[in-house]
Amino acid sequence: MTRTHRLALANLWVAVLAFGVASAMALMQALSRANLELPWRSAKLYYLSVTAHGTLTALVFTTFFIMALGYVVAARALDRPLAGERLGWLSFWTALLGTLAVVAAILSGRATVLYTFYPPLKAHPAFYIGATLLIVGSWGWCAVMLRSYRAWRRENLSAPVPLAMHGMLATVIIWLIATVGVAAEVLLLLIPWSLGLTRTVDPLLARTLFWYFGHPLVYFWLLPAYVVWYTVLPKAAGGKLFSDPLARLVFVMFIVLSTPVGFHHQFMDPGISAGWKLFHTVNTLWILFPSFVTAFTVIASLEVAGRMRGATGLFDWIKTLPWGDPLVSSVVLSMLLFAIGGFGGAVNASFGMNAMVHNTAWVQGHFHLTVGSAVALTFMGVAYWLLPKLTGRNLELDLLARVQPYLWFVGMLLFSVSNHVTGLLGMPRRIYDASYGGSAIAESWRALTGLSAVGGLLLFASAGFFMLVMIGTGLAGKKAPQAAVEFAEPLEPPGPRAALFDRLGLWTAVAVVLVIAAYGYPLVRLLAMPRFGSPPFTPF
Ligand code: HAS
Ligand code: CU
Repeated sequence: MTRTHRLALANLWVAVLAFGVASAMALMQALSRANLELPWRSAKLYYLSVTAHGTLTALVFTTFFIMALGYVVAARALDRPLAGERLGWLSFWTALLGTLAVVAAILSGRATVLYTFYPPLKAHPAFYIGATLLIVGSWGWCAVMLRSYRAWRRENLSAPVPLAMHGMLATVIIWLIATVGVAAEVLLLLIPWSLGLTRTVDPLLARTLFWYFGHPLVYFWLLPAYVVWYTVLPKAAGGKLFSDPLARLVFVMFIVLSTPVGFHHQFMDPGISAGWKLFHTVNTLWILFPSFVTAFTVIASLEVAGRMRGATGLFDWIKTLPWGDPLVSSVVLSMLLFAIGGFGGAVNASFGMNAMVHNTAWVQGHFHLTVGSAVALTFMGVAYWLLPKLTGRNLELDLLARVQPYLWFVGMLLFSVSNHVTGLLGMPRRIYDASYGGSAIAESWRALTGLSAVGGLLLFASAGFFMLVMIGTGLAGKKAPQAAVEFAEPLEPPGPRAALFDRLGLWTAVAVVLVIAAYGYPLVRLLAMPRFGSPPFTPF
């Protein structure tokens, strides 16, 4: 095992364990929503569990997984040792320490604030300080990624940066720009307030800083999945990448447009004028475009793979894909779910329709198809592919690994579609008791919440299969030589056009200008308004 492997593996295990704990919590929530009489069912436990589930999946599982994948991509695509491996370890321990503080605060009932930690809900300082350490750790990861790239660039003055690394660098840049917002929120507002140094907090300012971070956060999750769709999937499916420059264009568009869109989470917030909300909406509609391009390019690459496997008809290439390979099936099924989630995203982003779905169960339907499927299911597929390569052990229980993505797909369809519909019927998100004292409207949600609970059960079984395969492989997988990590070749080499898309410094500068244009004036206005802070609330 190389040193990079060990570092990646440490990050991967934290991600997998966080995912396992979070999935167990989710089962209780889905059943609770269906109003089943469970032992110990209470509002306090429900919100504690939702907080743990959201934080462990959205912030811990994703971040550690992305760090693991990033190290593998950097070492392999650049074909040189990481620059700053010690810093990588220091970052790992910092992020882990932060995670443990966050988890301790939540599980001891002192941080029931949900994963968005909106004030005036107040958590124990350990929650905010822990989250800060997690982010500081991720910044260390960013530094290792950038230093490795710079070292490679010095040795390769004119070659295009390998595509997988191009995508990971875009992820790093988006993350560095985004985390400025949450760092400001936590350091300037929430930590002093939770320590009792300030008496009140301004919820609108905090929400604005949070969503400055919260939207690009979703692309921090998504882009590593796109790296896999573009550079791993075509090869695993037996083909080639349809177009390299299109993939680079996509990553560059995400660098430029990920951040200046955050107000689409605040359409219903007062204190931000309609004109600025419109500006963020236009940017949001633009950022649908790189995902449409991705749909086109990745499906075209799958068609190339099918034809290289012998298909000749219009659609028979779909049949010839290796549907039994857990990486391929995870990714393709995650794409199918993402097509629905992306459609929902366009609905969310449209002001009038947002008024209809905001704060309803529709939203949790949306994000389980995006982060819970496009990202999480892709990452599970990646884990099946990566764990043997990192440990030098064959995948154990591979039948479970082959069934698991399909189970996730069916479970997620039941769960998410029913949540979209109950949302349209008016069911709020984040509620403990969906019966509303037996009111007629709440009665009309009943069959659908039951269906969503069945979906939840299938998802739980699927997550259980995943955990069994991971732990089984880690503990008992047979030692055997494993194929190296390899990336797909494009149909045509990148050529000189890549040079423009490789000018990441330039694109970062464009992104920063756009961020200042989108947030500068609204933030100045918010700070200048007479502000009435809120005292803290801790309902449980
Ligand atoms: Fe979102 C709320 C808008 C994408 C995550 N989003 C959320 C929340 C989360 C989240 C977690 O405008 C809840 C936050 C909270 O707790 O309050 N979202 C969008 C838009 C997009 C979008 C426009 N979201 C994501 C992604 C996420 C994510 C990605 C995580 C990874 N979202 C919103 C808005 C809200 C929101 C509002 C606020 C709602 C509210 O009121 O609170 C776009 O980026 C989506 C683009 C995607 C597509 C799909 C392309 C399809 C592809 C696959 C095709 C392949 C196929 C396979 C069909 C356009 C790439 C074929 C296979 C063969 C074999 C042939
Ligand atoms: Cu968003």
